[in-house]
Amino acid sequence: MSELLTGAQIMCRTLVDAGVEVMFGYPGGAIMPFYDALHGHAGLRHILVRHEQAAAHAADGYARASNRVGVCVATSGPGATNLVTGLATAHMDGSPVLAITGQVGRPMLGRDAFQETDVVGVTLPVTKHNVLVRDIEDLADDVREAMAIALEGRPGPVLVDVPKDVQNQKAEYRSRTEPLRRQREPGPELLDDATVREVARLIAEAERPLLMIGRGVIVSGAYAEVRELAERTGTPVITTLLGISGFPQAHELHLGMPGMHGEVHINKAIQAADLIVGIGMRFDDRVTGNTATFAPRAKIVHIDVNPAAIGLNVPVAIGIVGDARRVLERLLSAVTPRTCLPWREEIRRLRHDREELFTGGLSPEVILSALADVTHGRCTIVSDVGQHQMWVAQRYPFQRPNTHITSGGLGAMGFAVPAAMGVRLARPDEPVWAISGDGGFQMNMAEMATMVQEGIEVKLAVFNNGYLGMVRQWQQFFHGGRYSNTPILSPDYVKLADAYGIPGWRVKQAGDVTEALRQANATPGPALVELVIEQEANVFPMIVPGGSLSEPLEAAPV
Ligand SMILES: Cc1ncc(C[n+]2csc(CCOP(=O)(O)OP(=O)(O)O)c2C)c(N)n1
Repeated sequence: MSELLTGAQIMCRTLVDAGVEVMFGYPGGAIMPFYDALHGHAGLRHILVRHEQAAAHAADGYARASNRVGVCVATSGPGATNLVTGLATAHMDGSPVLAITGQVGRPMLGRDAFQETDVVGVTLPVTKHNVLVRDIEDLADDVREAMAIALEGRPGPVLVDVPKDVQNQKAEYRSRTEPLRRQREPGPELLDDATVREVARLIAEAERPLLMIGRGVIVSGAYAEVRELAERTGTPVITTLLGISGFPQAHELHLGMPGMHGEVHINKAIQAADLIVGIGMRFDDRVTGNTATFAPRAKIVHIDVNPAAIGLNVPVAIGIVGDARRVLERLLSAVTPRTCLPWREEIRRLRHDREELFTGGLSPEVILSALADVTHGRCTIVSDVGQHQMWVAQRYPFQRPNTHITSGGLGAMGFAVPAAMGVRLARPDEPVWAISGDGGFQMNMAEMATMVQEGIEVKLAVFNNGYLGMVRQWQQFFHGGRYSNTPILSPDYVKLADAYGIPGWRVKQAGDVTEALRQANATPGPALVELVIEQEANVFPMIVPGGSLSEPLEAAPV
């Protein structure tokens, strides 16, 4: 039976029917009918953020943690443009986010109306799909189609822009006859048997093979398959920044992160490898350094669901377009068991203990191992962007799938705090820690109010070094030590947290870290720990931007 609903009510019904339970947003003139329909809505929870950027990051965090569509909402003009960084972040990292934006009424379109922005135009390059709804008859299907596109193949953000008069107009609500997809489905399989056999042969014949996995492994849930492939063929596994937690850190075949801040033996292994099987990753420049010198001896097999990624950055011997899990299932049926012991031994010999460059005080190692102890590894870590992000990636012992979430491709400072709110709503039963620097934390720290108002239990760790640390490091190394606009003043974070009603701890000494983290972890509700670290600590090793993986810096250049 059909009934007459307003466009705003149709939007709510469509979202509920699609399995949406929570959304993040901020109201304004052009989206008011939708907010009116949300008022007292039993099935849809709306989280009022303090800035629309946070709504997009929170929806992204929710999407990454749940593999479902994360939803954010904003008004026209400034509300919608504030979403752009979050959409670009989700676009780069392949996260299924639906943005719903209000637009000026249809008669006002193109007339420089108050708060009119061509949002479809602005977001075109940072969304997988976007649409301006001009006809109420299309509204429900436009929302459904956008959500389906967000989830299919390589996931990504989509945007539906709804003029205010369409939200107010009445029309019949038609539910769909076929059930709506709520989770990602892998899509069609185009892999032929000859290619499967050829890849299996390359793996069998290689003397120095490596698996290099990215976020595609996490998105497709291919943990078991990657592990089986690695174990059956004795192949060591490298995890890119976004592939971290796609393979257990403590596994004997696990190597770690490659590239700009990868450990020396990992990059040396890449340079010595004769076969690299890249799975669900895109050979980003932070992974490859100078592509002309990257893995000079290796044949590259590249498996990715996104056809455009294959051969984009490095030449590949074999490219396979497909979902990581599906492709690996096929490959597993064809590979020959082997152990690769000489190669594993060779890599072991390349490993050397790096001299600790922290001269005193609190080191990231101490902090991150204390956090692992306190949480028993049972937490999700959402890191921001900068030195602390690299320390987390290098040192936190991630054991469980998809427990490391960060802005990899865009590297958007300010991501961690709001994204962690989204993660927590998707994972209400486990601790969620947002780890930020003092710069990135100050970008979205107003979200502490959101956490308190909405009862979202996020634990906040702020690495305070008094600098925009990663930029300062580059200034020290490559700009003659001129610290142009990188010293950054912080408020008293413990007092600030207190002002929001959040308990806070400040830690300056290694001996106090565990207790502060333990208390913050155990105290119900949001909590903050400020970690005062050495001001000019650097992230090592480092490949200079555009440099070769064969030439790591292990100390500051003089
Ligand atoms: C939105 C945004 N602006 C600027 C940058 C450039 N950037 C990358 S790292 C960094 C410094 C981060 O400083 P902080 O948050 O204190 O973390 P730290 O590096 O000290 O750990 C900056 C400015 C960025 N990545 N994102």
